Amino acid sequence: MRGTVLRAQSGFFWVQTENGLLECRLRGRLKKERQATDIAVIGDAVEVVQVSPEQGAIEAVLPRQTRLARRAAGTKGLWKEDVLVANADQVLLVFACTAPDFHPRMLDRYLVITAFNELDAVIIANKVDLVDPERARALFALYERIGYPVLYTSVKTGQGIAELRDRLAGRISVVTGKSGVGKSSLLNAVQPDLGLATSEVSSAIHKGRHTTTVAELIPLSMPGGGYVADTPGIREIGLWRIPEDELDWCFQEFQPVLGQCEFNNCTHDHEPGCAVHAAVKQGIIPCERYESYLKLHAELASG
Ligand SMILES: Nc1nc2c(ncn2[C@@H]2O[C@H](COP(=O)(O)OP(=O)(O)O)[C@@H](O)[C@H]2O)c(=O)[nH]1
Ligand SMILES: [Mg+2]
Ligand SMILES: [Zn+2]
Repeated sequence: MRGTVLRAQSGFFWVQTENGLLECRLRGRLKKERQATDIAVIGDAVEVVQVSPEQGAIEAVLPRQTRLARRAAGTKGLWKEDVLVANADQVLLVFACTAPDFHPRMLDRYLVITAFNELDAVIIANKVDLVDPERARALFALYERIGYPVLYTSVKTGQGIAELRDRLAGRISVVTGKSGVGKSSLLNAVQPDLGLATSEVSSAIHKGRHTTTVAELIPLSMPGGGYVADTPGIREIGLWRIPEDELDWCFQEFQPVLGQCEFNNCTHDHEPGCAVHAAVKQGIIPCERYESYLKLHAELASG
């Protein structure tokens, strides 16, 4: 039987199958191959054999279509890849137009991570009800210009919620963004029976608890289905390590001019004959994004 891993914890995997949710362990043969935590992660498509009404065994993990991974230094100077979600179709980057303030540098960071993982990014500009429509547009116009989809939403007025629902239908989506921007409220608006706790209710009770929360995929009951990943690990996104010479490619509007610099190891910082710098001067690449690139590059280069 085919299934999808919704949750993984301490060697147990909760797998959604046509016969319902099964609590599974890995077959011995699979376990020997690598560490259990690497073999199956949320989002993985697996082959399971049912052993009782509520239990099964994972026989095989199918090849991953995509992966959202964190790279960490491993042994002997090698990179170790820590996959957080398999088979995600897109990452929703949720920001508020205000309360909390919008920080474009943070958005640039997220966009680098999604590009590096070769995942589609969708920007959600939430709480549009709190600002002038023109102000909201002005905050995110740059990102629309460089080709990212931006969805303007409000949980208060319902603006953009139907569109968000369409975006989620039939896909595996990772939802991320800092606390308070409205992620839980948006998902509750899309599907009221989720009943996710929102800040007023949760912050006092669950303070500091998010670090121990188990990552999981939440099934959506809308036509077409779909899943959203609630992954606490995404919070540490800023710490992800990306090779410094691959950073330029992660700024998607730089891509058309890459390879045209005078030096093929150009860092696009101070070198003469830099095509990226020239594109910035001509207004083809926005200066804000170029500044973000320089900051992140310096950060990666220093350590
Ligand atoms: N005015 C307004 N407030 C919102 C909106 N979305 C969420 N909020 C409020 O913002 C706060 C944080 O929302 P929550 O969903 O818990 O954010 P999360 O931490 O990202 O999951 C709550 O007080 C929500 O009621 C919105 O579109 N407009
Ligand atoms: Mg929340
Ligand atoms: Zn250059």
